[in-house]
Amino acid sequence: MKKALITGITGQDGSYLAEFLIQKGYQVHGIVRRNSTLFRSRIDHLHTVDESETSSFLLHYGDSSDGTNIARLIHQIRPDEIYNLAAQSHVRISFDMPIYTVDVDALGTLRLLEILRSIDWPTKFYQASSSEMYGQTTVATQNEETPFHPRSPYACAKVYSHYQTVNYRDSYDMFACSGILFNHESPRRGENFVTRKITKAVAEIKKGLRDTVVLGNLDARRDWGYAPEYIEAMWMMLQQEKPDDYVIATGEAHSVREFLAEAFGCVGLNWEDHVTFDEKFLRPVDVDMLCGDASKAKAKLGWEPRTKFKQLVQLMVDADMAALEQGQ
Ligand code: NAP
Ligand code: F7E
Repeated sequence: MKKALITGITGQDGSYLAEFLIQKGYQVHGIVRRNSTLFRSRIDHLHTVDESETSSFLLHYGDSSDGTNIARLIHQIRPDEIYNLAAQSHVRISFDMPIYTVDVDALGTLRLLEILRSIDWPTKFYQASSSEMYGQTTVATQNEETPFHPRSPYACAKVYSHYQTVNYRDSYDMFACSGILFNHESPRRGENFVTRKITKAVAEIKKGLRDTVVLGNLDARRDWGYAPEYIEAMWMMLQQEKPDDYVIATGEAHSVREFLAEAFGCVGLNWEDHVTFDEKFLRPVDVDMLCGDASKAKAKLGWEPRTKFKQLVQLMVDADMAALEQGQ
């Protein structure tokens, strides 16, 4: 039985990746932070009563800021694959908490890479890099060769982790891959990211529970894909003969305004009647436009996005409507 270790298993991507790897026959180990509640909504359904060494799903307490604890876990588990998904992943909040964001998102990766340098069995490493690294790019569609121009503490930290991943691969012959993933969404997306904030509000407005949603910059354009397809690409990268870096994206960009029109349209409402503005949702600087070119992933991994923009918006609105109907 292959063993995978996922940092960030309680997050959107971690939860889908855990499901996917269990289905593939892996034993999945996840690192979770100590919290005052044991409620972990995205992975609670994966828990089994079996907490023995042969269980397919095992959780361990840890934190990316604590290298000693992570080292102990890695030596204890001896994973075949490590997916480093843990991060303070909210771009605007990274302006409020830059030091913490860099500690977790940049040094957290370096701590892991340093541990992997010293172990005596072969392990493959996946780093969750981000399209935010391109930032204020002047290139229309971004690929693996496009220069980075990060525009937030989050993006700077991700650039650091990307280059350290490449540097450790080159320096120590490690199987380390950096997946440069463009925005990917789902019904499990955190409620303070713009897509989920909108689809949840659409459902609540349609049900008469509220009348407005307050947003910031509506002009930003993003390349939005469907998260369950993106985690498949992470796994595919680690199954190749050689480690490499890949852009994962749909190749289509839409503005927040377009997302609003589509989402409100799903329930027969006009977004302009329900959206107000508050500057507190603006960032000191924003990223205007991101649109990815995933042709390398298509050619080498055989990966292609299947869910298009309209389907993505519809499935997120449907899920938020259904959750309300079930009283969640
Ligand atoms: P997410 O939903 O915000 O999940 C982040 C995960 O990291 C959660 O499990 C969180 O745990 C954990 N975490 C945060 N700080 C930690 C710490 N100090 N120690 C250990 N774990 C910690 O993010 P996501 O959307 O799934 O994204 C997964 C990864 O891909 C992140 O690294 C993100 O930056 C990157 N990424 C995401 C996208 C995207 O569009 N979704 C695109 C490119 C890259 P708690 O549940 O305890 O908070
Ligand atoms: O913002 C604008 C906001 O927070 C998208 C993370 O997963 O993807 C994500 O980062 C756009 C920005 O995602 C609101 O200004 C307007 O221009 O949903 P977001 P993000 O910043 O693109 C990348 C690839 C990651 O790696 C990150 O981890 O929407 N916007 N009004 C708003 N954004 C939010 N959050 N809230 C608003 O009210």
